[in-house]
Amino acid sequence: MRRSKENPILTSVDIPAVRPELTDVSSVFNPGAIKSGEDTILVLRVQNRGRETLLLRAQSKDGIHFRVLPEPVEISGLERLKTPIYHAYDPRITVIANKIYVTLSLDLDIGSRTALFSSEDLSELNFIDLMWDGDSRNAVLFPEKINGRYLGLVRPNRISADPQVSSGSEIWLIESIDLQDWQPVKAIMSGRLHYWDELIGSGPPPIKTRSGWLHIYHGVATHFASVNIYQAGVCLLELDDPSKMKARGKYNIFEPRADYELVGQVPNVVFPSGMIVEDYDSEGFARHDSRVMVYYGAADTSVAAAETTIGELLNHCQTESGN
Ligand code: BMA
Repeated sequence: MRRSKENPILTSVDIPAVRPELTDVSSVFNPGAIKSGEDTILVLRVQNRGRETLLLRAQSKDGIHFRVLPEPVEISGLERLKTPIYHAYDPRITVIANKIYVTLSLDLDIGSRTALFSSEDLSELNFIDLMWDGDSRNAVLFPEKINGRYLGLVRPNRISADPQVSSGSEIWLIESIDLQDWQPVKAIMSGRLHYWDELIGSGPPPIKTRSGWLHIYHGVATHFASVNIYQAGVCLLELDDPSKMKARGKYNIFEPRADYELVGQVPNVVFPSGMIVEDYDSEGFARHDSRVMVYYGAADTSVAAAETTIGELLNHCQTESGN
């Protein structure tokens, strides 16, 4: 993964200070990404000086220079949960049959939940339902139905490293026939204790390739005294049955090294959450030599981009097989 020379591509100064809650914000990070015609659209997680969370859209012709739209994304339907929602964050965007879907993590009094939304043009997100019965984050959708079912990945939070925030070391495949009622299928991968990916969670939604579903995930090394290190890695799931892991890279493909990844609100974090694949073939498979742009949160402070290709990511998956 090659960092953009323009990194970080979005920082707090790029957020238009058009209203009190957007004035001199603290941070902008962990964006969802989608291609809309010629434009790349990001949905940004913005934290203001009250540590409130807002989602804002940003638009670009070249995928690097973005203009942030001043109107926050509206979220509707969450009143159905009948509980205060403190934060809605870390958007991941998927298009299925020309409809836009967005997953968000929600912070409630009882912990975190993963929620699915539909959207016309990303100006408003309409709540569909929760995706997991229990504490969870990092949900993503597959971009098509497989064997008649919608599929997703979710990371249940069953590890409490900190009394305030729980985390997890398994990614689960989930399925639904209507996008509303989600059922767990099975755990498809676990963290590797003592190594780079002890705790894990999905990054951007999986990409369809001729070799399988290519998936970037984040891994957290927790065995350092003062800090957790958030990195990124890749794995490959079977096309017809994504509950089967075909290959998983032994080494991370990306780790905090640049100043803006090492220093910030939460140091030592790269958190990939958006991914734009340039070329697909006529049957919808990402081409081997296609350029890929990965958008990630750096140190929970800014948005950065890194470039790679489908072929390079697939090669990385082969450094060790199994899960
Ligand atoms: C994770 C999530 C992300 C965040 C990361 C690093 O657990 O909460 O939103 O970017 O931690 O702080």
